[in-house]
Amino acid sequence: TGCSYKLRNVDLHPLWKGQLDIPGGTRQSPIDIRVRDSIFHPDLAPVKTHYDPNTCLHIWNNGYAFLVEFDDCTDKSVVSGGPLENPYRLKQFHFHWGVNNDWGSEHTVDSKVFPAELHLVHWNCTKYRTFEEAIMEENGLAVIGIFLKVGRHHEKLQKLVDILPSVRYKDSLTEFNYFDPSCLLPSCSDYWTYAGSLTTPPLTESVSWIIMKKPIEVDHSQLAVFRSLLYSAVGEDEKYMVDNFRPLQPLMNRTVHSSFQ
Ligand code: SG4
Ligand code: ZN
Repeated sequence: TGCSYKLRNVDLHPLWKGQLDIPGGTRQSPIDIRVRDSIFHPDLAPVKTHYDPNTCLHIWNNGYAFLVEFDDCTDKSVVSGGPLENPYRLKQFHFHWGVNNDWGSEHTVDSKVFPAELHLVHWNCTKYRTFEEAIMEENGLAVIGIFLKVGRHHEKLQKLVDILPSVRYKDSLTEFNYFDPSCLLPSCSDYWTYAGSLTTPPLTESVSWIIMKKPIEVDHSQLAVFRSLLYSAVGEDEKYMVDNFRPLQPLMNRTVHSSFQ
């Protein structure tokens, strides 16, 4: 119908015009985590992040989110433990958020949606030579997902919020140094883990997801600055960067494991 044509082709963010699905995909992300169906895995080690704030390079608006990117030429910023067989290097982090506080996260917990979700993206530097190679391969990536809820002001996040106006437009890039993203982790180390995919094209099924149980708190004004960014480049019609999340995908034949009882 004209309506579905419009939904699929006109109102779609350009990022999604190439590929909406992986034909035959069996481990797509995000998912709804059903707490009672997740299985406690007593052998799951704690997840250990070790980040060197000197590896933080810059922040840029790629037209879908803002990314804080890290120097991944060495093992200075890595995650290990949990479901991971070896250390994975930090490449970048970014967020997904909604136009308001009623939605915005990609994952949900017993259908509960959060206003935003942080993703710390790492790649397997033991098995692969580059991030680009790891994206396409089994056990290539490990993404830590952290829910944001509205509450108290987050002082450490504010350093990032303060720089956001400088990357308002698509393709803008600003130096952003000396930031240790472990300050954005919740104090509770409990997590769920499952095998999934990237949540944007190429949607490759290369991601070990680690979803922290406890959200972090940020205040409304901090999220308001996220929502003031634009999908559009300088000179284009202004389109606000909001609702940059993928809809839930079927669990299919997968088990979500928990690190806690
Ligand atoms: C966001 O669109 C980032 O901007 C992308 O970063 C990222 O792609 C994509 O999300 C998917 O990542 O953790 N949500 S996710 O599955 O990290 C990659 C870039 O395009 C490959 C650089
Ligand atoms: Zn993401």
